[in-house]
Order: sequence, then C-alpha cells, then structure tokens
Amino acid sequence: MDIVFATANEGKLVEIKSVLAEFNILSLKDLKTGIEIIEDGATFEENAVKKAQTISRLLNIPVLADDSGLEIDYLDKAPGVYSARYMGEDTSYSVKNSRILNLMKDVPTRQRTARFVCVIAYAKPGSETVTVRAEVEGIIHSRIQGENGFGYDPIFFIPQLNKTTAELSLAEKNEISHRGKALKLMKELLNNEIP
Ligand code: ITT
Repeated sequence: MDIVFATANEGKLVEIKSVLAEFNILSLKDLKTGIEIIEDGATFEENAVKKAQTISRLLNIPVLADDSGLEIDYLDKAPGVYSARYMGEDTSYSVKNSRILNLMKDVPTRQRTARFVCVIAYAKPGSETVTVRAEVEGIIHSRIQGENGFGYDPIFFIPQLNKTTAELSLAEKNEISHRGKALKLMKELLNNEIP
C-alpha cells in the first residue's frame, strides 16, 4: 500500500521507511508538487497538521506528516519548533551543533536536560485529522560525537545508553526515539483504528 509522507527531510525518511516497512512511502520529493509549506504554527501539532492537511487537500488523498525538534531547557526550550530554521536553514549542522555546545560550555550536567519531540499527523479527506506525539529525554553532550542519524543527533546524549543518538544504529534509534515511538503509535492507528 502506498502512503504519502509529506516530508522532504532525508534523515526523517530513512527512519520512517524503516518503521513503516510494510508500506511504500512516497515523499514530497517523489510527488514533485513543488509546493512550499510555511511552518508558522506555534506548536509541533499545528505544524504537523498544516503539512499533512495542505498536501492531503492538494492531492485529495490521505497524507502523513512529521513535525519535530529539539527542546533545550537551559535555552528556554529553543530551538523547539524552529529547529530546522535555528541559526538559518542553510547553516550546516556541524556549525549549529558547535554553536549550541559553545552556548552551553559552562553549564553543569544537571542543567543540560533536553528532549526530542515528534508529532505525526494523519490527514484524510472527509475525516478528522489525528495526531500522535512522542518524546525522548536526554542531555546536551559536551562535544560532537557519532556519525549516524542527522541534525542534532551528535550532541543529544542519552545517559542510560552512554551514547549520543548519532552513535545508535537505525534500529536502535527507532527503538527509543521520539520519531520511532510516534511512528509505532501511528502504525497502530493506521492498522486498527482508522477506517
Ligand atoms: P519536513 O518539514 O520536510 O519534514 P524539516 O527538516 O523542515 O522537514 P521540521 O520542520 O520538523 O522538519 O524540523 C525538524 C528539525 O528538528 C530537523 O530539521 C532537525 O534539525 C531536528 N530534528 C528532528 N528530529 C531529529 C532527530 O531525530 N535527530 C536530529 N535532529 C532532529
């Protein structure tokens, strides 16, 4: 079964395709709609719903969308919903991550708490849009560490695993991550509850 996932983020897509392996996932790049969705919501929910509904209405088919980001408590939950645009959309993550580490360089471990948040929305023509949310707690690491994943993974450290999420395999990250957990919740909805 084909499922449209309204994302252009390749890092997300790798994780999405791995968890939703029984579906054929089509991304915004596959659809070539050329449409740019302005993510102007104040919450992850608003942005995920807007992305899913915009593409669902345009194509008149069911569509999934993910809005996610990193909340750093010491930075008043920034970058939060602005995670992709933080310090400029075109700034590389090695620069963004280094700058965050620099902003936090004298901050003790107990004040370095952070979480990744993921909201996935499912919009279907003629039905109420549904959302699921999941989070994973961690701390901002003292250095860039790990090669896997994408975005802020090399600075997001999970003390229980003694690793950053950039040191986890795809399967390990999906097991514990905000997106992995949200995708599993959405998969249950798709398989059981949504007519
Ligand atoms: P789409 O809207 O096309 O899906 P995007 O990258 O613009 O792609 P978001 O607006 O949801 O997506 O921004 C999410 C940002 O949060 C993403 O670009 C990363 O910087 C960060 N992020 C989210 N999940 C992450 C993860 O699992 N690992 C590392 N960084 C993550």
